[in-house]
This record gives sequence, structure tokens and C-alpha cells, in this order.
Amino acid sequence: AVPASSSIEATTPKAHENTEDVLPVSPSKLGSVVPTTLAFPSISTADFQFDIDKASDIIVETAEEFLPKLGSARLVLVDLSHGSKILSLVKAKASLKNIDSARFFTFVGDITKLHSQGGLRCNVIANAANWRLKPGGGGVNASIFKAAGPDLEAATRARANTLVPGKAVVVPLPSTCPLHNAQGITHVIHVLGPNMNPNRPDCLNNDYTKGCKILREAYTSLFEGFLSTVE
Ligand code: AR6
Repeated sequence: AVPASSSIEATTPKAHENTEDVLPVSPSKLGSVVPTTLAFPSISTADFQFDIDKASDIIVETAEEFLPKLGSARLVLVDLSHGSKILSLVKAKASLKNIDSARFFTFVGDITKLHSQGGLRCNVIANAANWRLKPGGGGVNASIFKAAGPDLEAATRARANTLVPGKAVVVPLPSTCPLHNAQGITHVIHVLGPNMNPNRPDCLNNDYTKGCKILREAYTSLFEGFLSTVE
């Protein structure tokens, strides 16, 4: 089962103590020993209105496929609230498949404050981006660009101007970036998922044959991108 301490209140000091149980060693004493970790939001399931049950299957299956390639690195699905349906579904399905809960788990917190507020060390975070790779638009994209400041926009532009659905782009963060120096995040990986929202570009009109294929490609690109930062 996923350790209880992997899903905590991000803001309480007590929760910070609990988090240390998840890690093999205390990060405050031996920071460098904490395994390389990717924290990622559930791509496409909020603003892009993708079905969460289908998304949870894809997250668990692609994570299971990638874990053996990732050495001791960890994958952590993050969402803002304890009521998150996607976190509950993923946690339950990962547990049924007996996936190692020290290497793949869920975590409640703001992805831009995982270290400072949640006590979770992550080197890399994923962003549920828009095709223009622009700040704003709400959701996790707005939060990540806001927390990173102008450095992220400049570093993103140096790599790509646009993204097609199913693809990811790895962006290294300069050490001046607040996400880097305050949260320990060295890379942001922008991912564009499939869109089922008629008010957003490239709406798939409930075509889940295409949608599931694209979401699977999106997680595969994300995990491959993460792997490239680990190697
Ligand atoms: N920390 C952790 N998780 C979060 C945070 C946060 N700060 N904020 C949101 N989530 P969404 P999408 C969770 O809508 O569906 C934007 O406008 C949220 O609860 O951000 O892929 C972009 O510009 C949900 O589980 O992404 C795109 O146009 C997950 O992050 C569009 O939304 C993804 O929700 C992308 O839509």
C-alpha cells in the first residue's frame, strides 16, 4: 500500500515531520542521498476535461512501465487537495498492481512549494502546459510560471516556441530562478495533453480513442524527458 505519509497536509508543521518517514534518509541530514524525483500533475484532467478514470489507468500503466528504467528515481503524482479524485484512483490502482510505493506515490500539495511547504524534495517538476508554452491560462501552468518568474519563460523560449499534443519539452532552470534556489527544482518539463474542452484549441470532441493514445504519448514523453535528466 502507499504509505499514509505520502499524502499529507502541505501546510502543517506536523506533516513536515511525517514526510521524512517516506524518504530513505532524512533530507535535512543527508540531502544528496534523497533519490532523484519527478513530481507531476495529472495532465489534461482539469481544464482540458479528460475523463479521470481513463487518465488514472494511463498514469499507472506508464509509471509501471518506466519504473524499471529509472534506477532508484521516484515518480510522484501531485494534486492540490485531499479530495482529489485522480489521486485516489491512481493510489488504489497502483496498490492493486503492487507497484513499489516508495518509488511511485501520490502527494497532496502545491507543486511549486513541495519542498518549502510539503517537505518533499523533487528535482524535476512537470507542467500541464498550453500549446504556446505561455504563462497564465489558470491551473498548474499559471502557478508554475508565476513561481518561476521570467527565467522560466526565457529558458522555455530557448528550447521551443510551441508544443503539439502528446509531446514534452525539458527546460533546465538557471540557478537564479526561485523554483531552483528555493525549492531545489533543476528542470521543468512542459507537457501538452489531449484536450476535451470545446473552449480550448484542438478539442477532440470526446474521441477517447485518439485522446487515450495522445495521453499515453504525453506521459511517455514526460517520463523519457525525466529519464534524460537522470542519465
Ligand atoms: N499544484 C499541484 N497541482 C495543481 C496545481 C498546483 N499548483 N494547480 C492545479 N493542479 P490543469 P490541464 C492540478 O487544469 O487539464 C491551463 O490553462 C489540477 O487539480 O492545470 O492539462 C493551461 O494553460 C489537476 O489535477 O491542466 C492549458 O491551457 C492538474 O493539476 C490547460 O490549463 C492539471 O490541471 C491545461 O489543462
